[in-house]
Amino acid sequence: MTPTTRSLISPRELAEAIGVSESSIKRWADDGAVRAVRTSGGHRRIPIEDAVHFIRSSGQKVCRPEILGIDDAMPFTDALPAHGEEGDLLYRLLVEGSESGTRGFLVSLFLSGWTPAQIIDGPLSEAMVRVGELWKIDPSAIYVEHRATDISVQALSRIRSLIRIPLASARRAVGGAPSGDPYIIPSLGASLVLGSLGIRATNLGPETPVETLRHAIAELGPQIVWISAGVAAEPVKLRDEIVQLADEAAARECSVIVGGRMAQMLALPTRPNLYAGRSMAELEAFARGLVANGGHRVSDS
Ligand code: B12
Repeated sequence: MTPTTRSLISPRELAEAIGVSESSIKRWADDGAVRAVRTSGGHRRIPIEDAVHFIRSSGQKVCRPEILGIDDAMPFTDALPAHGEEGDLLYRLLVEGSESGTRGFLVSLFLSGWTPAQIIDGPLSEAMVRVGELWKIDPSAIYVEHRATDISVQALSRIRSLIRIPLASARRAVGGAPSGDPYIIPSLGASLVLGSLGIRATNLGPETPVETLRHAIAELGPQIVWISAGVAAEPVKLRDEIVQLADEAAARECSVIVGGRMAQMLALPTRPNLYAGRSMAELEAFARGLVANGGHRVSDS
């Protein structure tokens, strides 16, 4: 089995990946700092997601990412850009069309402790804003926008594959972008942010009518619904639909958070379970608050 296809590693492999002794890893596993399972022969094995969780939470540096099956991150082991220059590097990787470079770079940021919200609000947004200016200079460069979106989706999905799978009993969230909104990254990003908090997040993606969210609420019973509104052809209609959705969701102890470039334009009215956020950091804070308060959002007052 090659390192890229397996999901369990031995204490020795984790030790080599982060440059510590095997006995340290075994001790941390026995202390519970690293979650490990036992084989039928009694040997400790560490799921990759748990190895990644340990690396991020303990601030360990990965010196051999290929052992974790994250070969794309190898060029960035000792070569992360200076703080503040991440967006610039990402922009160059996206414009070049570098899939492995983008994946490796964003996964390296994640391994080094960046949260998905920090990655999306920071370098990814910064780079995409610049990508969005290219068509004004050269309309034929519109393909670069499409390609940059696909490459970003691949990188965010890779990060998601390194996050612990939430328990079946975990809180649930569901969301998407409304009808007429083609934007893939924001809603995918929201699901990644929520997934990184241990929430079972179901991303319905772009072009999701509010009516479809209503069905999903009934079927899945989420505590959180997110709506990423990047485009709103009929803002008043969308606002009314969202308010109605929030009112129905309230009866199910479910809160609705709306974000995206158009969110502020919707001028949402005040409801106890309806919230407008500007960033993934705000989504993260909102979800943390909700989880900490047993599913009910603490009022802003
Ligand atoms: C990629 C892209 C496209 C792709 C989309 C591919 C796809 N399927 O996803 C394509 C090529 C299809 C496209 C089409 C168009 N696009 Co376009 N596009 C972009 C681009 C470059 C990136 C968008 C993106 O994914 N951003 C990444 C995400 C993470 O960022 P975000 O949406 O800003 O989200 C942040 C916050 O809003 C918030 N957030 C988002 N969702 C949520 C949800 C919750 C719950 C919370 C709390 C927060 C939150 O957090 C995020 C991170 O901070 C932007 C540039 C830009 N400045 O945004 C232009 C941009 C949005 N597009 C623009 C335009 C004009 C168009 C087109 C009209 C023409 C064109 N340029 O091709 C069409 C119209 C499409 C339509 N049907 O309406 C303009 C919009 C200008 C305006 N004033 O509205 C922009 C700003 C580019 C520009 N500078 O001109 N586009």
